[in-house]
Amino acid sequence: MRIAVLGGDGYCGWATALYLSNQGHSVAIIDNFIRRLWDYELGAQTLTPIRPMPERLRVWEELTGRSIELYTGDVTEYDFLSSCLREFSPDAVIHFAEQRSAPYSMIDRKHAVGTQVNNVVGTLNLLFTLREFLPDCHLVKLGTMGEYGTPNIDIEEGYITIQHNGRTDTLPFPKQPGSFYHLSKVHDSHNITFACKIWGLRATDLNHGVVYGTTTEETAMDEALINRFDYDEVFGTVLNRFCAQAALGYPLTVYGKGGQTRGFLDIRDTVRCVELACLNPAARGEFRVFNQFTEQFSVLDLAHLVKTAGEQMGMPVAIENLPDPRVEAEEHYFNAKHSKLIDLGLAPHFLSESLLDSLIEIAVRYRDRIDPSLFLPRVNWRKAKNERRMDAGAKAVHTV
Ligand code: NAD
Ligand code: USQ
Repeated sequence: MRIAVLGGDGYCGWATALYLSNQGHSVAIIDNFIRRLWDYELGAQTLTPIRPMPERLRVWEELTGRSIELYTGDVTEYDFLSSCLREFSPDAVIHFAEQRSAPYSMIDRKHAVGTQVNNVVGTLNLLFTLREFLPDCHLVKLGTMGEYGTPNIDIEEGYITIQHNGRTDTLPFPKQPGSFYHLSKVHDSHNITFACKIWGLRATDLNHGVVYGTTTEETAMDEALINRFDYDEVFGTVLNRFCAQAALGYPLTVYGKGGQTRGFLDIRDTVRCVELACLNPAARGEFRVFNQFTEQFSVLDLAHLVKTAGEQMGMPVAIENLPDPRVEAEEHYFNAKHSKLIDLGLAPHFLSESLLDSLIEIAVRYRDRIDPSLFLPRVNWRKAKNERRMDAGAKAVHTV
């Protein structure tokens, strides 16, 4: 297939672009590298030393003989986006190119507005491009399990059948997102639903859980292909953060009671799920929703798993319960359905001791690059304006 990967320089997008290229698909990456700028703004850097995109692509081509096309630009600019998609003419577009951190979106007004403009406008531009030039192209959009929040009932895959006053209908599952970032994904979902209905576009919303891991078969081929591994309080996801903290002998930062339960998946399953969605497209006019995670854990479960793994590797690991900087349920019911990707053939990688060992080993290998001042949470949901690290003279880089 011809597949465009929007956000292909990012954590999920880079691993996905290489995987799809290795499977023999023709791949194009579209990215404006804004994420590298946001790291600079925050005074943070990935634990792993990621290389500039031209070097990444050159090494990939030298190793495999496969080339990946690169379009550098901003998906919120319609003329740029539509012209490169017209030129590449994909069968499927995978849309990862959004601001994806909940804490980043909660820093202050500017970051909340910037997140929603970036995400909602990019997706709208993509919908209009598909309508205008590529009406048969399948949109595979990265949503998030966090769109649902934590209701006290089972979470369905996108839709729920409700009986009310003697009548029955199947309706979108209620959304209770927990940050301005998660809200941007809900707005996207509504816009895509509407576009599929009125224009007959085909789309799949992948409600992705929290991703962990960094290595895939492809990124392991050469040091120059290494994927990012964020551990800072803004972009680091919880399990990756705990592994970096364990590697440095720093207490694991469990927010609140740690009963927050989420769906998780290995990055090797992210790339496979996305390919399965592409290979099995939605019908014209259909807006499909898949819940994309393989296991659920509470934050405290994860902390104990990392503690055990670290101690077996000879590293003492403490767990610290910090006041929760977020407004979220610290103990709650959570049971989300996630069978549609399994039905399409996903064979999940479950979180195992060996994987945890290898994640901690990666953190130990790059330990010298860890800045422990990035571990403690600074962004607090209750404040309208949060203080930020402003290292390296970075000024306001995200203009709204
Ligand atoms: P990331 O920040 O590592 O990558 C996002 C990429 O998109 C970056 O390379 C960035 O430069 C690019 N980008 C952002 N805005 C852009 C724009 N306007 N124009 C062009 N490029 C732009 O994020 P990630 O972890 O790879 O996440 C990718 C997607 O998957 C996001 O939509 C995110 O919401 C979703 N997701 C991620 C996770 C996770 O745990 N990482 C979980 C659920 C869903
Ligand atoms: N948490 C801690 N300690 C930490 C970091 C996080 O206890 O040091 C807790 C958070 O309070 C939260 C949970 O761990 O309850 C998950 O936090 P996270 O930062 O790992 O993940 P989240 O903010 O939910 O966002 C990540 C991605 C986002 C994606 C989402 C999937 O950054 O792009 O949409 O996971 S989901 O959580 O299913 O919505």
